[in-house]
Amino acid sequence: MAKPLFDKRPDFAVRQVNPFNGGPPPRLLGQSLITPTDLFFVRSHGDIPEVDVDSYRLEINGRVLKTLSLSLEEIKNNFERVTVPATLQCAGNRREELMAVQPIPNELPWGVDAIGHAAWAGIRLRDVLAVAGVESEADLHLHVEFDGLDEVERLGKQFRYGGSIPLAKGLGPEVILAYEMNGEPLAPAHGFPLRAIVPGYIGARSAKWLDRITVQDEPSHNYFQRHAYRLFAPHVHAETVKWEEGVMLSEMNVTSVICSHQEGEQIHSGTVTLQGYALAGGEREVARVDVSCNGGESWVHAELIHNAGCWAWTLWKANFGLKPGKYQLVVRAMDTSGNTQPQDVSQVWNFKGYMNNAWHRVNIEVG
Ligand SMILES: Nc1nc2c(c(=O)[nH]1)N[C@H]1C(S)=C(S)[C@@H](COP(=O)(O)O)O[C@H]1N2
Ligand SMILES: [Mo]
Repeated sequence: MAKPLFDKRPDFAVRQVNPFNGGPPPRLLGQSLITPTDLFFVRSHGDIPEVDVDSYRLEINGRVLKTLSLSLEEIKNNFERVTVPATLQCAGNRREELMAVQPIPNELPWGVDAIGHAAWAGIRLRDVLAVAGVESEADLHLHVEFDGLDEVERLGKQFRYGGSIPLAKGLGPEVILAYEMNGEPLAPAHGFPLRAIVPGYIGARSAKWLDRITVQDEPSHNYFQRHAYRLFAPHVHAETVKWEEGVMLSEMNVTSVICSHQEGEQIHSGTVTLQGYALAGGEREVARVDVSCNGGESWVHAELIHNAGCWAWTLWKANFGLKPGKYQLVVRAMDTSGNTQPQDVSQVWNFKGYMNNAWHRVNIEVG
């Protein structure tokens, strides 16, 4: 039986059939600022829920003056429509390289493909919160919890996907409830009919199939906030973990990746163009991308192709004249706060396999 592809291209790499997870061939990533929807990665922890648009309601409750229950029509007609181009990256992007250091059981072995940039259209979260009576002067220590409609099974229990962001982040103009992606209604795999988009944060906080928004005193108690998506030091393992000691992930860290060449590839000598993406995270921007063709002995500046602001990835390219031989291509970036990437994956290994931003290395042979 053919694998379901959920409107993705035939060369989309399916990493898990059920629930459906996958990403594009790296070579096709970052060829354009916007990632076409049929190449945009999918990360889902449970089955895609079927939503009846006519009976759909988004609930807004918790520490608000007025609880709201909004139909999709009301969401579209009663609030200002905004478009926010933003890059979404899974915290598990590049886990495959961490797995080569030490095994990471029960997690998906993402390559460099769990990332994409789309134009998201919808309404500002802060406009909805204002109607519910949460103003920008509100207690900024509060949190905004997002609950999805999808059922997930973990540790023998069934529950819904969820997570939260600080209210201070949620009141930013960039945080939206999106009903469109790249000019089309959200596809079922990407959260139809409504999802959160939290630019600058790990993808996990951009909850799909939104059911409920709760303003509350603490971060969400959902498994995906309290257990998964926490960052631990390399010496912590599953057997010894104290979950509350992990850092709850929010902003992404500076990273860069080579997309044009794959490990072990053989190419012809002459002018070789390296291409890829870089991302800063938070409200930072990519300041510089350096590329090496000799394992990091010497470096050149890459040309930055787009400057689309802090919520977007930066695409880069660099040319090398290469004679026959073996080469290790390396890329590293610096963000506008001066943050850099660690040299070696072993420095960032963690037992859940998140936030790998080590220098990206690709070994090739030129013939
Ligand atoms: N309801 C719900 N929202 C979710 C998820 C999920 O499993 N369920 N996965 C999250 C994770 S981990 C990521 S990286 C992004 C992926 O978004 P995409 O599938 O549209 O690329 O959605 C986030 N939102
Ligand atoms: Mo993710």
